[in-house]
Amino acid sequence: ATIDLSKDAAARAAVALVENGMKLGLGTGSTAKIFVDRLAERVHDEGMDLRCASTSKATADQARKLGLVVEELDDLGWLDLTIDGADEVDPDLNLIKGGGAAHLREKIVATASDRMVVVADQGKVVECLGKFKLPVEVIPFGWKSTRTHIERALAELEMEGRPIILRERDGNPVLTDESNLILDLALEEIRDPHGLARQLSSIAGVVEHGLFLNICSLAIIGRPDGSVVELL
Ligand code: DER
Repeated sequence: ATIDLSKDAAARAAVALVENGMKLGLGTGSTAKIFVDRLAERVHDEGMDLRCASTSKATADQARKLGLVVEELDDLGWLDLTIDGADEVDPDLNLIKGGGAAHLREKIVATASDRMVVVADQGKVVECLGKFKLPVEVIPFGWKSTRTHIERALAELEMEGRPIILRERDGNPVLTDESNLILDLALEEIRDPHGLARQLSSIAGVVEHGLFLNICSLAIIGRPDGSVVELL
């Protein structure tokens, strides 16, 4: 499909950013998966020496099966570069992430890196964040009261009444790698992402939200013809 051609173009361009000896953060999602596939090809072709930290169990499994060295983030310390996908990218390179329920570890790994680069297809580029539902990771204990606090926070930001949906799969709540729940906020437009991030982060049961602000320094946007556009 053309979208996979776009993701592959972005992934291959990101592989070119990786230098031998780097400590690398590996993202989660379908685009990050293609990146890990392409990275493993290069590592084997060139005999590169890389140490990787993963943003999810799924990516760790994929990378190890491909022969990449995956270690605990704490054993690697600070990383040189993290490559990850995004659900939305705005003109300031602010992101919505969490479509794959991995945004907590993704944000920890991304912010433990000197540089975070996004790989994405053109469909992820938006003028204003919010069309994609904003994922918020909450602990299961008292999650309904946490939801009430989120409703109140949205009302304060004049976004009252926007739907807050418990993410489920096959009728069961989706659990993150930390066995937490995901609430998806159907906000449509987020005019003040920094204000919303501050509000959400101040709520007791909220673990982390999917707004990545001032974290990404380059977005590689792939196109079906194999070319890329770099947003920075
Ligand atoms: O869940 C995530 O944060 C993923 O990186 C997501 O944002 C992008 O997933 P995709 O590459 O499958 O669209």
